[in-house]
Amino acid sequence: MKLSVAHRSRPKEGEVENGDGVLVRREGPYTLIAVVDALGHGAPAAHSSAVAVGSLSQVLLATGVDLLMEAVHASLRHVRGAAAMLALFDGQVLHCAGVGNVELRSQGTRVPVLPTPGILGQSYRSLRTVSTKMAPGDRLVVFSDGLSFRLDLESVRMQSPEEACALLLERYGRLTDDATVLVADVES
Ligand SMILES: [Mn+2]
Repeated sequence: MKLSVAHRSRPKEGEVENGDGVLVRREGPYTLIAVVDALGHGAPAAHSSAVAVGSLSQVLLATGVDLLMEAVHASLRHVRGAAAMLALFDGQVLHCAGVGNVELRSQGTRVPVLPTPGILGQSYRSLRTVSTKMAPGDRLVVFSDGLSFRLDLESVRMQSPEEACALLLERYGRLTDDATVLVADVES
C-alpha cells in the first residue's frame, strides 16, 4: 500500500513567516508524514520549524519513529521548542507518535494515537508510540492547533486530499494562529 498525500499551511493573519512546518518524505518502502508547530509565531518560530524539518530530513526512516522524534528534540535544544506529530508508514503498518498538540485523526481503521505531554527541545515524558495495520481506503488527517479541534472529517469524505485540505483550512482555520493540515489516503 502507499499513501497519497496533500497538505496546506499558512501563517497567522498579519505574519509573513510560518511557525508551522510540514514534511512528506519517501525512502524505500517508507513514507514519513510530519507536522511541526513551533511555539509562538513569526520568524523565530519559522526558524525552529525549519530546523525540526531539517533534522527529519537527515535520519534514515528505517530508524523508526522514536528515534526520529529524538532527532527533532535534539535539534531544537538551543532554539524555540515545538509540538509535532510524526507518522511513519512502512507499506502495511503506520507507526505514529506526537508530542504536544498536533492532532492525528483517522477514518476507516482507528489509529489510537495519544499525544505525549511536553515540548520538543525542552522535555517530554516517555513517548507513546502506536503501531496500526492500515487498509486501503483509510484516511489520515494531521493538523496543528491553528485549526479547530471540532473539525469534521465526514464533511470532506468524498473530496481528494488536495480538496479536503483546502476545505478544512477554509472552514476550520483560526486566523489567530499558524495553521496546517495534511491529508493522507491509503491506496492499494
Ligand atoms: Mn499553533
